Amino acid sequence: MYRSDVISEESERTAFRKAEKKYKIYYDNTKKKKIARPVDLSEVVDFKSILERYNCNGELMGGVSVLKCDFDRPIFCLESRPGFYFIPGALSVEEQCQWIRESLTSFPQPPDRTNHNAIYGPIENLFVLAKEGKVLVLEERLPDNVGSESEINAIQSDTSAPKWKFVDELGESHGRDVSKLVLASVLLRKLRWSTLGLQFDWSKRSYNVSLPHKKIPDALCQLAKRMAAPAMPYGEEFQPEAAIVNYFGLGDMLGGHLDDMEKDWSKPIVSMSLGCKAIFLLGGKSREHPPVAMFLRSGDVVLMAGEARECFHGVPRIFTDAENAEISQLESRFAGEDDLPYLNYIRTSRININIRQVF
Ligand SMILES: O=C(O)CCC(=O)C(=O)O
Repeated sequence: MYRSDVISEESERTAFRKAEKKYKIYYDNTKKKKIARPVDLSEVVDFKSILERYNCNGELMGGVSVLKCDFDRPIFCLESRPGFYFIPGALSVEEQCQWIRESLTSFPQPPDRTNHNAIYGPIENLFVLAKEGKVLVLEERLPDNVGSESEINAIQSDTSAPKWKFVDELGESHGRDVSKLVLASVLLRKLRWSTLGLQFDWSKRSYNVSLPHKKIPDALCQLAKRMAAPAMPYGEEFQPEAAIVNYFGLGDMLGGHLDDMEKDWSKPIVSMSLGCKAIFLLGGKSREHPPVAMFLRSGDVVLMAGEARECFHGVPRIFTDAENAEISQLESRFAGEDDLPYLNYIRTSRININIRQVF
């Protein structure tokens, strides 16, 4: 599910890994700057142009069909991957802006956890602190009798109390050991995930129902229910119980993995893309199966249910350059002064919110 997937020598040679290497960003260093090496995108399925052609003359490319249902826009299926559904442009620009704001402000709030918990403890209002140029300072000294790495790790992963505090600006932290200072803006850039609803324990790869958490916000539940409906078993309603928010910056990728920790795979995972365009790889039941590559743009929604739940998938690439990111609609909507911090973030980032029924 997350980047911790160990890539063994054997898996380095699989069809999935080869595709990841094909699309991953590599740089050529010129004297002046790093330039992203061009990549052949001719085999990447583009559901935006598939939709445009379909709306224009009802034509579809081979291997793609439209789900017969009463959803308010076309839902595309891949004949080679039953249970996989792609809804291009499912979210309006307003909805995209709303979920970008929430993903940066209310979602990474304690008691819900983020990747920063293990080192820094819970951090309140990271986005605001970053905006205000705050600096995080290590307050608490580790007890003198703590020596071994495992003891230090145990103390640092005790998320019950913050061991760091934010001071106003670099001036206030003058004279301190710089190894114990971190800019909030750096932590925001390094935010990789936050979990909503039932909390996922990455080290055990399971849901830890005893961890404190907030309920998934009602508006997100309603949206997920509406999006999930076309992929639900007849007569059942999707029950959103957990969500993972993935944050991607330049060069970040999400290695091939399976989402297999939920009990009932007949229920879809609802996966929403926000911000910069990405390449999504949808493989088969083994890593040897050559994956289908497709673009994911801001506002696209993907559903994975049934057999598709058994398919390896990942995100080898996001496009953060102005030409390829395709976020012009967000740029015009985040036009006010108050929205500038969101715009600055999303110009070079992608956010994915995936919502799950666990039981
Ligand atoms: O970022 C995406 O679109 C996919 C996310 C995903 O596969 C996951 O979190 O399990």
